[in-house]
Amino acid sequence: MQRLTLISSPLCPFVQRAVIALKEKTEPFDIVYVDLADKPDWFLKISPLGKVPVLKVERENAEPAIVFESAVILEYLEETVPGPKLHPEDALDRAQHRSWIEFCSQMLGDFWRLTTAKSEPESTAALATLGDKLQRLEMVVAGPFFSGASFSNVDAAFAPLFRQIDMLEAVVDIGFTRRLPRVDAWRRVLLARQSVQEAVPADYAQRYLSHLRERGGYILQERD
Ligand SMILES: N[C@@H](CCC(=O)N[C@@H](CS)C(=O)NCC(=O)O)C(=O)O
Repeated sequence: MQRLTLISSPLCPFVQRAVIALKEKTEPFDIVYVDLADKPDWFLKISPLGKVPVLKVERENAEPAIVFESAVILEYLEETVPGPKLHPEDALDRAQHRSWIEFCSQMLGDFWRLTTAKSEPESTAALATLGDKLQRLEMVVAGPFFSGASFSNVDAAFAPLFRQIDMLEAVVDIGFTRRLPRVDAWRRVLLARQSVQEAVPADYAQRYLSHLRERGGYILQERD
């Protein structure tokens, strides 16, 4: 038996990966939010990189243990939590899934650069980088989920990115996936998934949009 506590921030897409995996497996867990703008000492003590997510694992007769980095947390949950398998059986398939999870992490960075870019050229460059990666995804997505009929950790990793894209598209008509039928369909399937919808606080949309505006990126200034 283990007791799991996820140290979180309400808007963080990396935390959502773990929440989605836990919900897919219907595993109970606690969640504790920290203010990343004013990180408490207890958090800095347990988070070596000063980032969320951090998973605290409490087991009988053992000191609480800490696991950090979202992709590593997903691996740990897969190995220790019962419920549906979110990683393929085959080693090569598993390795490829890990590769695409890393690809998604890079895209989250690209998306951050897009929404914080302060000038038109920077913004255009970030948009092109994201567009290229989305096109590459179009070539590998099987549908309805990333690798076919069953939901996997790759889906858990990408769903928070698609949520952010949705939020931005609610105010800016970019049509990120307009000409990418496979990614477009995949994105919709993920955002309709219960585990994905329940992975954020009820006021997420409102908070995320105001956070986006606070970033002061060119892409939103143009539309104010
Ligand atoms: N590579 C990390 C990235 C996590 C990350 O960037 N978390 C952000 C919030 S979304 C954070 O904690 N930022 C605080 C900071 O960098 O000071 C992972 O996959 O877990």
